[in-house]
Amino acid sequence: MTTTSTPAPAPPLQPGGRVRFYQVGSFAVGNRLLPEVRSLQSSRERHNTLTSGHRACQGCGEALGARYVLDAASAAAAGAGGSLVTVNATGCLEVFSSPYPESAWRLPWLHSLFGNAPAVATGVAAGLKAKGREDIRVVAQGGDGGTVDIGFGCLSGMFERGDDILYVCYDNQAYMNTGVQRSGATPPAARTATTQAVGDTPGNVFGQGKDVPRIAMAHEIPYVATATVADLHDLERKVAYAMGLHGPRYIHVFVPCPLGWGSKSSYTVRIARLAVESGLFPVFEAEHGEVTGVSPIRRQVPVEDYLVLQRRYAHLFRPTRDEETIGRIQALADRNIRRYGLLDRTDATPVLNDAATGAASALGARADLNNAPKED
Ligand SMILES: Cc1ncc(C[n+]2csc(CCOP(=O)(O)OP(=O)(O)O)c2C)c(N)n1
Ligand code: SF4
Ligand SMILES: [Mg+2]
Repeated sequence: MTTTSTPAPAPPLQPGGRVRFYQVGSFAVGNRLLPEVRSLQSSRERHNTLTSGHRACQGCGEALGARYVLDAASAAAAGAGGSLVTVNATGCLEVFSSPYPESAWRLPWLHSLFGNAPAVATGVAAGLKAKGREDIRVVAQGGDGGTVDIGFGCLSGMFERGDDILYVCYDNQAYMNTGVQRSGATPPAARTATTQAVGDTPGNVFGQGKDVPRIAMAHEIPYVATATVADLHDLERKVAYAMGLHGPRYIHVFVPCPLGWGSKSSYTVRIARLAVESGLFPVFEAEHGEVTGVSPIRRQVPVEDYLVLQRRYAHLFRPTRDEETIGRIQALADRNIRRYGLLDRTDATPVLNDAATGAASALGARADLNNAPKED
């Protein structure tokens, strides 16, 4: 039998009363109207440092991250009465934004070599200092290849000298610009053009690679942070905070790459969120070598919810499930959770899945198993 019910009438607004928002403190849609939780991007005053018309792939996490980083950095510099100059290492971000004679950049922007962005930024900062232009701030940026591999010596030197530069690494976990080759930031088991899914241990090997945020912390520089494009408010806040400091500062941003990861372009933010909620990408801040804050996991998900959405991990699920490798990746996530205390909150929801029973996960991402991109 069908029953109908008349909806209760909405309570009248109290004269002079405040409009009520639910879940204040979250980013629920209605709350985005509140000035204090609006992102810079929703402001008409945003700087549009990376404007439309560039040639990034649809859903490119790097384009999204760079836009937020440089708009926030520009706003912070302008707010202090100054301006910003950017040095950009060779890589996708440089290539898709500046095909000669076009440019999508609306701020002073220098293209360096693949491996020397931190050194070029050092020169720019030194030149500005010599001219007494300390109102002009310097941001250097590059991909994970340019940062953790070929530019790594320059970066460490920049940290050690105490240069007044904010360096931002956009980590898409491989050399995307040249056709998805492995980098020192490529995670274990991931398939790339140079770590094919063949043999007894398909994909990238375990036990190699570099954790550059932790290496940056070991330099005891004023500020180190990680962030993702799943929480753009957090990214903006960290950039603004870093711009309020002087000396070498480092932000490592997790930016999914639909082309290189074999993921749906509409899943970029979702995949970044799953990387955080599984523990695979810990989000934290550190000052002078000490962790000062972490973004706790609200609802822990099993790593396979993250892996299954990306073709670079398809060999872990087809033709048979590779329990051992999935378990080793889960162990890496669990280690991060322990190391940074990511579940040390009473309201956090523990992982619900059990690989053996296939029970539903906390975020329900398991429903996407059937929607996972198919292997080429
Ligand atoms: C010395 C040198 N070696 C190789 C290259 C070719 N190259 C240009 S960009 C790039 C990879 C960039 O990877 P990454 O820094 O991770 O940036 P992404 O394209 O992934 O954003 C390579 C190998 C180069 N320009 N210079
Ligand atoms: S290959 Fe990846 S990083 Fe490069 S533009 Fe496309 S999505 Fe962005
Ligand atoms: Mg890269």
